[in-house]
Amino acid sequence: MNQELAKIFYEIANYLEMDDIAFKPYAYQRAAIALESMEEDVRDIYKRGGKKELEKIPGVGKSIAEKIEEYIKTGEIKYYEQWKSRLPLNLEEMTSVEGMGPKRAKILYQKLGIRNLKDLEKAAKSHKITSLFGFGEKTEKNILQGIEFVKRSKGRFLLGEILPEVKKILEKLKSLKEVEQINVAGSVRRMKETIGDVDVLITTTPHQKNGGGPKKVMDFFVSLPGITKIWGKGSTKSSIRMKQGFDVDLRVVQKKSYGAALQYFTGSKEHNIDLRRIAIEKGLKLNEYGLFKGRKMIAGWYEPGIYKALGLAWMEPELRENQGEIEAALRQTRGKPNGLPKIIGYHDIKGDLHCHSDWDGGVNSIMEMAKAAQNMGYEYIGISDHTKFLRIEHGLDEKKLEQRNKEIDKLNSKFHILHSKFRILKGAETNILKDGSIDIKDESLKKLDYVIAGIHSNFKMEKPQMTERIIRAMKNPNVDIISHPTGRILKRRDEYQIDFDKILRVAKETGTILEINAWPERLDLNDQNIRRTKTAGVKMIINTDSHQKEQLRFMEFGVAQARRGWAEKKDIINCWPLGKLLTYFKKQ
Ligand code: DGT
Ligand code: CA
Ligand code: CA
Repeated sequence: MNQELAKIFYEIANYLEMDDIAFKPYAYQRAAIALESMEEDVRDIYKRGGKKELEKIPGVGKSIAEKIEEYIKTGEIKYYEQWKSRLPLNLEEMTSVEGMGPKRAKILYQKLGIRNLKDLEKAAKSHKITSLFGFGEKTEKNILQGIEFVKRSKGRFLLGEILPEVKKILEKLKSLKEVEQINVAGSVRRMKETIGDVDVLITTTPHQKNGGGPKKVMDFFVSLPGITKIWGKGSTKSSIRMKQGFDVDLRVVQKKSYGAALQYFTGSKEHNIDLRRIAIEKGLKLNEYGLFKGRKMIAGWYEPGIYKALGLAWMEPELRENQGEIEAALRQTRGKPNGLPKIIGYHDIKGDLHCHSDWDGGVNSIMEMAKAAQNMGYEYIGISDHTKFLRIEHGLDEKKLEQRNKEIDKLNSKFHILHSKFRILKGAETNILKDGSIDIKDESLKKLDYVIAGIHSNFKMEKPQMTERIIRAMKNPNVDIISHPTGRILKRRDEYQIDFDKILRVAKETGTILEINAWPERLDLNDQNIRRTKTAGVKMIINTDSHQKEQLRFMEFGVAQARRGWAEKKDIINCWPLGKLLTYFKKQ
């Protein structure tokens, strides 16, 4: 129920923004963010202690708690329904177009009756928008480009939305005694940033007269909670649609074929095609049932056995995109160790340096963030509050930053007294202004342990200017890290125009670190850029950009992207212990 409510609160925030109401939209957004990443279901919280307990959720005050209660009791929120009937437009769809905020959507609805993407496209194509006050020809062009982008990414889901649900489904299936082996395959196993559908493989206890294992498992599968459609149900394959909109295919395979099926359904398709070619060259046949020499199966039950029989080293699913991994795995056979990278592991991270606290309007205090980082097993956390240019995000000015630094010193002395080696680092996420300067004085930056700089405005600049803008920031001796370097937002916004090779050259010269932002909608750098960065010998850092403590868990998505980009531990500076990290920042 948390996700449903978060969605409603985001929408209410949009409606409020449409009417130019101050502050209130922000309150709803905060509540939505909190709900979205909360583990416990609001219904359980409500059961435990009613409205009072709900108010303990960060960002949830009396009025929002009442709305949550109303939703739990009646399945709807009147306040929200009223908004919907006053402005009956598909806000989610409209605002998914870049540059299309709630206010613009409202004007377009009132003046042209535009309710959804289709209406919007039609109006833009027939140049009805240009003639409206405040919308130029350029806006119209941008709207059309934005629509194209949304269309291209339609039907795919963020890994960040899917993975938590998949984990729940797997847990449920695992609880059945008939299930013996179970694995997610497909793009989820490869940890791709967006997912088309979910593929699950299992083996069960034997088939019996009444159907036995497979039947039990399939019956259970098609009656999972949250299913909105059953596409098909059979003894070896069933498909369902979940209420979040994504599909899950479940396949029951035979034990002797489990490894082959896992290999096949993990893909990618391109990887499989190349693998099959290698099999053919060896006079073998590879399919989802096994690897065959004539009619004899020579490998099948165990996935690494398939690779081994083909003369290849087994490789992590994140590498299987036909980007040279097969050639690298083949080198092993020529008497050398294989050429596959030793990619970073999910537990190699020692700290997170892009975290916001309540100093800049984030949800949690610095100490709460620090404790959550300790629970993640980290040695350090860096607090990088926004700086003053971002007024909507309550960015700190020089004076406030100084006060915040003092607070961090005080907290660190507590760790010291406890003989804990854990440390909170003083950072900031500063803004790279249009001309490449930083929005806060150098003297202030010097007092920090490290400085992140990122672009948060003027995204549409010509390539040479945008590249120079970032280069100038990298050349500022106080800047250590560039956050979300290409600016893409999945399903919403393309990268900004930059000469990435040029940026890499300057990063190498200046020792600037490029961030792999783990936020599920960003994952920026992406896998291909990570690989280029590694090849250029430029260091990276994986950060979550957390605005509340629950989001520290996003680290998994960032590490996944790094693995897909062949990054190794040595490429990623937050795999380093604290001492080494601080020395690196000082030297820069
Ligand atoms: P998705 O669902 O679009 O995010 O991506 P995948 O990779 O999960 O693709 P999906 O669900 O269509 O198929 C699962 C796997 O099955 C895929 O990764 C590789 C294998 N596969 C599917 N179609 C083909 C094919 O035509 N040839 C080969 N060799 N393998 C295929
Ligand atoms: Ca799939
Ligand atoms: Ca599939």
